[in-house]
Amino acid sequence: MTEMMTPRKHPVAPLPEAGTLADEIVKALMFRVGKNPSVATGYDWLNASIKVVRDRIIARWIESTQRTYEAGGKRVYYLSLEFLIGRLMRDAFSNIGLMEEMRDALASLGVDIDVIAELEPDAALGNGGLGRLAACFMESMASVDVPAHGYGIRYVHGLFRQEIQDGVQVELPETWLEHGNPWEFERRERSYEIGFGGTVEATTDKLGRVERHVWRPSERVLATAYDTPVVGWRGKRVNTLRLWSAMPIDPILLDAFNAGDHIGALRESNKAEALTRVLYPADSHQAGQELRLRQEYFFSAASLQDIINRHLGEYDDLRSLPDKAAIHLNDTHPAVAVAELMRLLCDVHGFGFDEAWDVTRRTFGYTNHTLLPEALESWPIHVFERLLPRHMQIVYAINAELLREAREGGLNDSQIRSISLIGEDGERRVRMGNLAFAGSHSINGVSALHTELMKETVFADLHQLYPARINNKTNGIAQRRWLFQCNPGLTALVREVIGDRFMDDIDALRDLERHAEDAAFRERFAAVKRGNKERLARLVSERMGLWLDPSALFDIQIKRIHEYKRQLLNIVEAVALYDQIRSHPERDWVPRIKFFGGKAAPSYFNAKLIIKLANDVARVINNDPAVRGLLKVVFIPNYNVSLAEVMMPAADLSEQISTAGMEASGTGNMKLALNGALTIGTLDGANVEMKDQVGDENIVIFGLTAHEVEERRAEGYDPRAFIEASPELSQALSAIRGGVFSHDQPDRYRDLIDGIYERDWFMVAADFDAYADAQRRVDALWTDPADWNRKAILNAARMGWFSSDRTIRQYANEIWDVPA
Ligand code: 26W
Repeated sequence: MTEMMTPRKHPVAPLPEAGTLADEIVKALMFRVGKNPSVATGYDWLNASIKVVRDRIIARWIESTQRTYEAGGKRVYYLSLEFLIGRLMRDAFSNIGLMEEMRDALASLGVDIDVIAELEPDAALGNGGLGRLAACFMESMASVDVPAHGYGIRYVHGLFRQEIQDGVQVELPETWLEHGNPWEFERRERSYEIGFGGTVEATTDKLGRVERHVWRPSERVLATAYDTPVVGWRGKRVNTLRLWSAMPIDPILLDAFNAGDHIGALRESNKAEALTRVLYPADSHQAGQELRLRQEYFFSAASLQDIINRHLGEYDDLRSLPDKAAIHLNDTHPAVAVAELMRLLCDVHGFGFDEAWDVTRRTFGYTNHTLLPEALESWPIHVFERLLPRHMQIVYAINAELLREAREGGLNDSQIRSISLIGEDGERRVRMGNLAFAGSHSINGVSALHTELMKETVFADLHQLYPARINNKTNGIAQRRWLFQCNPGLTALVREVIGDRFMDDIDALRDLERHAEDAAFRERFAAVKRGNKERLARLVSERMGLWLDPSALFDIQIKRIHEYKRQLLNIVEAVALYDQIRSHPERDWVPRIKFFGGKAAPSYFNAKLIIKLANDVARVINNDPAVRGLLKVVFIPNYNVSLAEVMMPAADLSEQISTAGMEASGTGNMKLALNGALTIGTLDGANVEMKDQVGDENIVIFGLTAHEVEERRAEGYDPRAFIEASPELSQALSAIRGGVFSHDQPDRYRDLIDGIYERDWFMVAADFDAYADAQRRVDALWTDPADWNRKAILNAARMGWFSSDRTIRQYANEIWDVPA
């Protein structure tokens, strides 16, 4: 091995002696937090500890920035409206290599690091998979040494806090900044003006030809940067997450103030601050409000000004932008950046259209995260034009060029209608997916299946026109957070038996495979799992007052609540099983606990009803003595990153049961398997590739394939036929429909269940029997613990490929053209 390839075995931060670190914490507490140790609260200790470690991170941050600058290297800019980070302390402390030293130093001061760690709020600046992926990517880019900046919005309120009151989801505001944010740096000097509305003027030359367009916005706000350092594994590199906050240009309108209108004087201020106040809580369906489009433009425009500013600080002109900057669009949310870069190049920097279009296309890449039609963003022309009049002109100009290429490329009229940036069916709308596609040299899906379906469906015609652009980058997860930190027991066990190499090269996790045959190892693996299940049982007992038996099979479905994810299939199966247990008490039932966690979009009626149903079913089953504790249902409120960190390691069974073709990838599926859960799932998203990795015998697959779902729908699917053919399903559906679980309101679930009889878009009925059979196969496996544990170990051992380090290396080599 060459010197450069040798993994660094020691933390790179200079290690102060234990005594000095404790001194430093006390000093930080006194001089930076302003507290005497004798009166310091947990938050004060947390704050002081973060400040001490942050100092060391800053040293490496400056060094990383300098290194990229001196090398003249290309930088990656990851534009995302969501970064679902969760807590940062453990991640940063352990990546910089100071976790154990800080633990000891704090202990010497009488402070338990695990107690203060629990006080750190989750940064929940995202809804679900897409936002969490952005957070894993930020960590991996720093870990594999890719110079990168994440750009997003510093929402004052992240994703809402979920309470379950009487079985119903109640949304409460999330207040992560309540105690301040010790990680961030406010950069007042990094402020840019962002305009909205107004008019466009065209200046002409002597011959009356248009020279330049000048946009005169009627409203302007200031975007101010807040930077958070992102530390890679072993402190290799520290990158920047730059989040924008909106501020008024005139905090107080003096005329109004002097005229005595003190409230009116704050109008601008209130309006600006509203822009970045709250994250839209809808994933997978478009929020049509104008404020959302404002958020999208606000952060895209601020980020582009910043990127251009940095480029022109180092290079003479913007023609070299594509060689020095790869700008990535995380879904279509920042797609307006395509038009904004065109505007900046043409109107501000004097480029002609063709040259600007060439630079733009070579700079952008775009990832699509969903095929659901209701999630594809588009904006009514009149809204887009009123808010962004110059961008509207540019979209038309791009469209003219696109349609010209399409005609030359031989596309027919219907294909041309489908690729147009302007949708003409009904109200005319700007299609953000087509804009992102047209403006990018690379368009990727997030699993092999999803990418193929992209080519066949939403982007079929654009794919025919530009066959080289669509490529696949299967999602991944950051093993530092999703194994090392969340599962210290398993990590320690693995280190003991295969050594530390897997901590720097995750492919080495495969070395664990051979221990799957070792009965003594299996026992130890099972003991770790047992400990993690006890930890989850404790959490449930503290939060919900419910006692759970850790020796039962922990069956876990955790993700956003959505009909396509089919929590309903899982609940209906629970009801069918409940009925079976009551009817056949003599059989040897496997004790099982079905856990659910997840939030519903506040406006998504059926998703909220499904939460209520899970809670209703839980109440009845958990309190029925005839069940003798053989089956329990638990809906844990407020699923978030921190709760995920407790649930992932505690799962025996991972539910990945979406209607095939609808889940783009899934990433929770990877986290659960990495922590030694077996998957029960459909051939959807990344489940397909997980099956290839772990082997058919180590995963439980059931149900229709994506193409079968398509065929069924095309030939006219009749759910009633399936319901009538399945006594278990009919029984369960009638019980729910008839009010067995809702005596207080017997018709509560009538419409929901009628939806299955009449339409069943998500094919619950078609897949039910296959699913119930698969669950009985799971029961059979469970009765042979040696075999179960063998399979669980093989799942963990074979998940290395799903590291986001691998994903990021593929993006770096195949899309961004940066070394990794
Ligand atoms: C415009 C409203 C909106 C908001 C968010 C539409 C769509 C979204 C996201 C694309 C939803 C999302 O999070 N998609 C998930 O992305 C993950 C990361 O790629 C995948 O693993 C999940 O399968 C996909 O549902």
